Amino acid sequence: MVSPSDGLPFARVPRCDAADVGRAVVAARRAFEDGPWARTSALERGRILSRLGELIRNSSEELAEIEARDTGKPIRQARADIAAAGRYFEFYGGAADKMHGDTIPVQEGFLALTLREPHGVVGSIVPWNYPSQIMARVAGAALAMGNTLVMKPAEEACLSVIRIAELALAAGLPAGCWNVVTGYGEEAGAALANHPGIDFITFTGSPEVGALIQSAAAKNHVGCTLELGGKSPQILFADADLDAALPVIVNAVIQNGGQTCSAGSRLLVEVGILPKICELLRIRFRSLVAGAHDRDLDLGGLISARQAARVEAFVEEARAAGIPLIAEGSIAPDAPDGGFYSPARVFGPVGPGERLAREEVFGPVLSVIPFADEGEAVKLANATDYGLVAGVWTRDGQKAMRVARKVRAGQVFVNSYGAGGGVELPFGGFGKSGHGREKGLEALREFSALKTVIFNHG
Ligand code: TXE
Repeated sequence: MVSPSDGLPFARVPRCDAADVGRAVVAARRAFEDGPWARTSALERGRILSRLGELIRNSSEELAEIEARDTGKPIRQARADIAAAGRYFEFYGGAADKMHGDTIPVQEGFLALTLREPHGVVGSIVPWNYPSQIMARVAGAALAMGNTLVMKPAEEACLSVIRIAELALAAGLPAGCWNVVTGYGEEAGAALANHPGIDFITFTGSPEVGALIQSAAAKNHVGCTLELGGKSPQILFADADLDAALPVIVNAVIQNGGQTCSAGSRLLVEVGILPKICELLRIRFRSLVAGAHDRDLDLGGLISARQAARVEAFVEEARAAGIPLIAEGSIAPDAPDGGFYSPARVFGPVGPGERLAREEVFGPVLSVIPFADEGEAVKLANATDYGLVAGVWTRDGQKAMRVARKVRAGQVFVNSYGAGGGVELPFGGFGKSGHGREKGLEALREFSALKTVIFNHG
């Protein structure tokens, strides 16, 4: 593993291949069919998950340090991620015994009811941007419903996943229920996605790989959920509380260096306040500093040299196209050589047809796009192939609700922006952002199958 803060290797993990994945699937199958997990009461499953949440909380500083070093994110962001990971296990621990079916009125003499049953072996492919959070939201929900798991974390950042899966054993999760296979996407990831022994697959990552995962799921006739990123708009009306809005809007695009699926990377601004907003953004972006994870600055290093190069290519293309650069942040003078740093930047006005306005940069780059009225704001907000999250900023409640209803996004925040929202909130997208919902109670529905039982008692 290479630290994004200095580009130096600091840990080694196994490069698992298809045979290792096969062994993990067999272990998960055995744990599902023969082990106690699927037959453990929901109450007891919940207790074990809640205990894991507590163990994560008790080890939070150690885990945050692992996460910060592995991903390059500033340590306070890693602490927040670990706190959220613990909270996922608590949430799903508490919810495990509250998912129940229905009784359905049918003809006299019959009783019909529904049962929520586990899929069986769930495959999970996790990206590098929020390893601990994404791992926890999948494992918490899938295990709560009685599934067993084979999880492939990203080759760029997987250490917190390994450590937390170890803690799961200490919390009382039976061996074989949660298997972690480290390695490369084309090797271990593809072997997992295509394995005929899995019953469901969940993936968070790029749209390109998401399409491969969906094809593999179709070939094996199993369900899948895909969370594939976004180009999320923040719609700022002239009547908004700008003092409250600006810090949130800036944070939503620089958090985790912009490597966030729900980053608010497009700022749609009502044209009357455009000069004022550009000036405020200029001041704020100039003050943003990137540096090593343990310096705890505004931004850390990006995950890899490849990702930093990808972001710089977007920036160069925007400059070459003549899109005005409103402001640029800086890299701390003491940032180690060899780290993968990319300063925060804000461009604008950006034409709605530009790549910068349509494609996911996955870096700390904000595009400012002016709009004339509510109708145009909605049109511009929906002018991407993605549809993950949106923010609406206005003091007019009716306008906020109208816009929230018309924007094509899986989550819409009004006068706030939670970049993915809380643990309790269903999360997922439309279009190129993927399908299916994770987080909240909705995830328990995704990670279970509904069985209908019809009983003739007449
Ligand atoms: O993603 P990949 P990358 C977006 C973001 C980013 C771009 C590329 O725009 O710039 O994707 O990032 C595994 N079969 N997001 O290349 O390749 C891989 O090992 C099975 C959005 O890192 O999709 C890792 O575990 N698995 C995003 C995971 O897929 C494969 C998070 C993600 O890697 C595979 C990350 C294959 N053939 C990137 N190839 C979000 N939605 O939050 C790779 N993988």
